[in-house]
Amino acid sequence: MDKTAESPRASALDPLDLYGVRATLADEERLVQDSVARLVDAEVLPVIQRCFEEHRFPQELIPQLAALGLLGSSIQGYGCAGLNSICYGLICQELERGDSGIRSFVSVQSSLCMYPIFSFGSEEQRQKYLPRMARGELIGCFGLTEPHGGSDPANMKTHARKRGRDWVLNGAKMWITNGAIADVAVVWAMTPEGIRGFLVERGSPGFTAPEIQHKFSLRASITAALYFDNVVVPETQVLPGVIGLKGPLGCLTQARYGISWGVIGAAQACLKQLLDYTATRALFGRPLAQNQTIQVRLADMARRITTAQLLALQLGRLKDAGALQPAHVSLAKWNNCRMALDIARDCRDMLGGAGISAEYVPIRHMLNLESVITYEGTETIHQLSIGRELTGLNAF
Ligand code: TGC
Ligand code: FAD
Repeated sequence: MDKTAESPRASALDPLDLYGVRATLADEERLVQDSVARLVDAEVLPVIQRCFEEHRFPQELIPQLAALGLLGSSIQGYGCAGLNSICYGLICQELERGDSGIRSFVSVQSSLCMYPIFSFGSEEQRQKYLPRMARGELIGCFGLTEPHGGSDPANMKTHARKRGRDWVLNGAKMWITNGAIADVAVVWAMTPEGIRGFLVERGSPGFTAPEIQHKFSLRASITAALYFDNVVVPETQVLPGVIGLKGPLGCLTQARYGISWGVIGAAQACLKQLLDYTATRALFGRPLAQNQTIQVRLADMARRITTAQLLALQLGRLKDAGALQPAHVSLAKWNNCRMALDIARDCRDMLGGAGISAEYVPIRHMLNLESVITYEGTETIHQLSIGRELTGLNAF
């Protein structure tokens, strides 16, 4: 029998959800996923390629993200949606299907700014910031990384000293998402008591936040440096609820959780485009998809996306059960970012020359994922964290 160029048989399975994860979701979870998916299809996908090319964050989308309840979505009260962790994961997944920069914006606002204000802030601080942040009227950023080395935040040079009833802040932060547009920066600084969190408002004398230019990654996201030159911060702007590195690391656990889901969306977007492309591009008298090595590569992508989905789902169940440990999150962040980056790179290759064009999504996702695998703890940092958990020995 001639096996060349045969018509494809329809599959009963969803190629982007082979194990039917969606079918296991609660109605509310599916509803949240669908409404974010609609927003991404209608508002993000039509503009994102151009934003990436122009190195521009589509700030005009903020009101729509807020209107859907996507800012601080896990927080109860203060005008926030109070959704469960699976919903937060699905929000990140759908947003990152559009672009990692949009998911980054929501991660930083929700997990790195609203979460610490909610968890470690005074009631006055919560009332002052959270409702307006949920409505997208105030934008936040999170300053932990410093120019001399982000992987080891315990070696923090930015410091604050008490002067009367105020604090005086000096130092620098580097690679700060949303930094140049933020109304309030959650800044971690060394004090005589240990590392503390400071809420520094835009326009404070001595505080500047220049945008970092020339990025080849996350071009549809704003990244800035933060400089503090004798910035006076009133005691009322210090987070009273935490002292020590466990404050910022606790925030990172929330954001890394969201990233573990988010990158699945980026990988799905790449695989979806490749399934279409390889089905219609004919070489040597048959569709590209009818070659064994192409099918092996596509199957491997589906295998890796499926394992990442199941991992993220269990991570969410652990989180909602209050059983989440930092090592669980490190494993998922490492596995899922590596999965997504490898898939984006392989999809880029299978597109041939077209793969270098921004008119196809893999190269944009690939370039973005180079940041995603680096920020919130590099791959090595997460591997060493798991190694420490397994052996009880600290190799940092
Ligand atoms: P270590 O001794 O392990 O811990 C110090 C204290 O913190 C506690 N802790 C955690 N708490 C909550 N969640 C976690 N994940 C935690 N990990 C540790 C720990 O129990 C301890 O508490 P206590 O009470 O005993 O004091 O600290 P270490 O100095 O050995 O560092 C460990 C290491 C290397 C894992 C940590 O420094 C690290 O994670 N480094 C990577 C830094 C990082 O991820 N930076 C990210 C910056 S923010 C960012 O990238 C945002 S991008 C956002 C976007 O655009 O989406
Ligand atoms: P370094 O810490 O200097 O690491 C350099 C290399 O050394 C890495 O490969 C690392 O894995 C390796 N390494 C480090 N330690 C070890 C070791 N013990 N053994 C072996 N190898 C090791 N930070 C914020 O605080 N807020 C933000 O909003 C934010 N947004 C970001 C947005 C973007 C686009 C990017 C790129 C970064 C962002 N970051 C942010 C910073 C990010 O978290 C850091 O880049 C990251 O933590 C790594 O720090 P570093 O760049 O200083 O690299």
